[in-house]
Formats: sequence, structure tokens, C-alpha cells
Amino acid sequence: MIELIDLKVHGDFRGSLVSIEAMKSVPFDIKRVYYIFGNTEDVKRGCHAHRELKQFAICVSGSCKMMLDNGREKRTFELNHPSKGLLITSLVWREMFDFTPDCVLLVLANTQYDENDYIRTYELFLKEIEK
Ligand code: T46
Repeated sequence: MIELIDLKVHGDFRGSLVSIEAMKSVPFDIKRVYYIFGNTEDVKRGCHAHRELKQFAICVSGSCKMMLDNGREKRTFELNHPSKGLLITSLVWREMFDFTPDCVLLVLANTQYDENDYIRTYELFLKEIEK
């Protein structure tokens, strides 16, 4: 499942606040949070899929693009506002690129880090989605 979700912004004269709650704003329990920043110009990240992992990605500063491929269809999303989150469930190939220098990509995940959950080649990804 891939879904771009608009998060509620609590704004007033002081500024804005976005809250993300497990099992409410995102349909999973949050076990891990990581963020990506300071990317080299023209770099591509990701280039893998996950067997089980569910994630929710938000660009809390700057912007980047994320190409998502479920083996049948490829879609590219631009994450360019802290109120937009991209829900990505298992077996989706992802590539991130066009990071602005100020980009901070925050990712919430439903499991702890597990290298065995990664599918690192596109050929293996296509085999696993056919199972
Ligand atoms: C994903 C995209 C959106 C850890 O030690 N713990 C962690 O929780 C993570 C995510 C990474 N690492 C280590 C593993 C590597 O030595 O950090 C290093 C860089 O990770 P990676 O090359 O996997 O980073 P990206 O940007 O290609 O991919 C990351 C996530 O790994 C991945 O789950 O979907 O962001």
C-alpha cells in the first residue's frame, strides 16, 4: 500500500505543530525513528525494498522525491512539506533523489532495524513479489 497522507497542522500566530500518533495518524505501532539529512548533491538513496517493514516518511525540512514501484506501477512523489506523509508498506521498491541541501527526511517504522528484511536487488524484488 502506498498513500500520501495530509497531516493536520495545528497553527496559530506562534507557528505550526504536527502530531503523529501510532495507530491513528499511521496504521502501525512505531518502533523506530530515523532521519536522513546532509545528502550529497545528485545522490540517489534507497534502491531496495522491504519484506515486512511499514514506514511513514515526512520531509520535515526542504524536499526530496521518492519513486515507488510495486512491480506493476511506478509512481514518483515529491515530499516538500512537513504536513505531507507518505505511507509505504511492504514489498515496494523505493528510490529517493533530488534532495535539497536543507532536506531532512524523517521516517517512522514499525520494526527495529533488521538487515534481513532488505531486498537489495531489483531482480530478487521481482521474484519475491511473484511468490
Ligand atoms: C528505507 C529508506 C527510506 C542503521 O544502522 N539503522 C537504521 O535504522 C537504518 C535505517 C540504517 N542503518 C544503517 C545501515 C547503513 O549502514 O545506516 C546506514 C545507511 O542506511 P541505508 O543505506 O539503508 O540508507 P537509505 O537511505 O538507502 O535507506 C533508508 C532505510 O535504510 C530504508 O529502510 O526504506 O531509507
